[in-house]
Amino acid sequence: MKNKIAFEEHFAIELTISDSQVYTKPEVWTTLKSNLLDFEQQRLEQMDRWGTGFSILSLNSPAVQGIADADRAVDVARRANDILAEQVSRHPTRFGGFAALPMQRPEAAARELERCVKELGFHGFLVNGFSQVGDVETVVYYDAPEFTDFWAAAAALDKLFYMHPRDPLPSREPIYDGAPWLTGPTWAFAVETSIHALRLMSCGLFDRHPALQMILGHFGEGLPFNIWRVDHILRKGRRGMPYELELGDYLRRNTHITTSGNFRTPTLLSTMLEVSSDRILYSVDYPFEKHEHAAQWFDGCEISEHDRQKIGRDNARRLFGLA
Ligand code: GRE
Ligand code: ZN
Repeated sequence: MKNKIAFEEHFAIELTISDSQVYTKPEVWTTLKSNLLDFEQQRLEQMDRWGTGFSILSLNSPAVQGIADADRAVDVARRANDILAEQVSRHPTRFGGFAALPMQRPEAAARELERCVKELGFHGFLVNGFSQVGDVETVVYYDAPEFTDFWAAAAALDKLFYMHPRDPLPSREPIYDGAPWLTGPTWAFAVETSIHALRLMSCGLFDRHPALQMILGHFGEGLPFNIWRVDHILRKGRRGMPYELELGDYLRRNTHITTSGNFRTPTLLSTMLEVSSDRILYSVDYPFEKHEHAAQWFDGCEISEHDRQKIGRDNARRLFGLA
């Protein structure tokens, strides 16, 4: 399929590139590093070759979210967004941008988001899970009350946000002790990110802002497969939970799900049955994943051409108002 639109496509700047090194073997790091820092060479070549017309780019992980010093987080986010804006302005028909935000300081994050949307023309923002604030062992999740005004500002701008994975802190997750291969994209990313998404759904955020839309990658980090059970259990007794609908309603009303890094037809079909093809978006997760693998799977998988067009491009065009 030509002219696909992709959403979870990463770059890095010199100040954040080292965060990605732990996720690769030394022999592939040189290539991954150059792909993350590159915009105009390998990235555009790969998009052309495998039929991605437009990529919305975002910073690597955890990057800004992992900078405990709030002043520095504000500064790095701004620099990364300016570098991205420069590339978007060089290739406005190929690249869009998701803002990186210093969630360590919610008012500053709201201001930066407004600048990114109104002045830089970005399409929304991407956060890499929780933020470390003040010291590396202190974390905040965004259902906390101090984010109420931030979410109101984000909802008023009418842009989407991507809840992207990061690893939990080792000090808080002893279950990975002795099994480090289960951290990162193997499993820990999905657990961490799906719980954060459930926290947002169950804090009343989407009751206050019914039009706000969250994007989850990797086929929803497991949520479509388990959401029935979540609500089945919660239905047996709700004890003072501060939200109005069922959590599955927020998945079907306030969430879009991408194919990033999870190129599997049974998973796609199950997700279509749970949230419908209107809420699924093609993505690669470049350069952590290859365009080749995403496109060869997606272009040939056994769904209707109508659904392929929706997932590959038309949902995204409608959602982001793209030409
Ligand atoms: C990602 O950003 O999606 C990612 C990483 C590190 C390893 C794999 C991966 O940040 O998909
Ligand atoms: Zn990613």
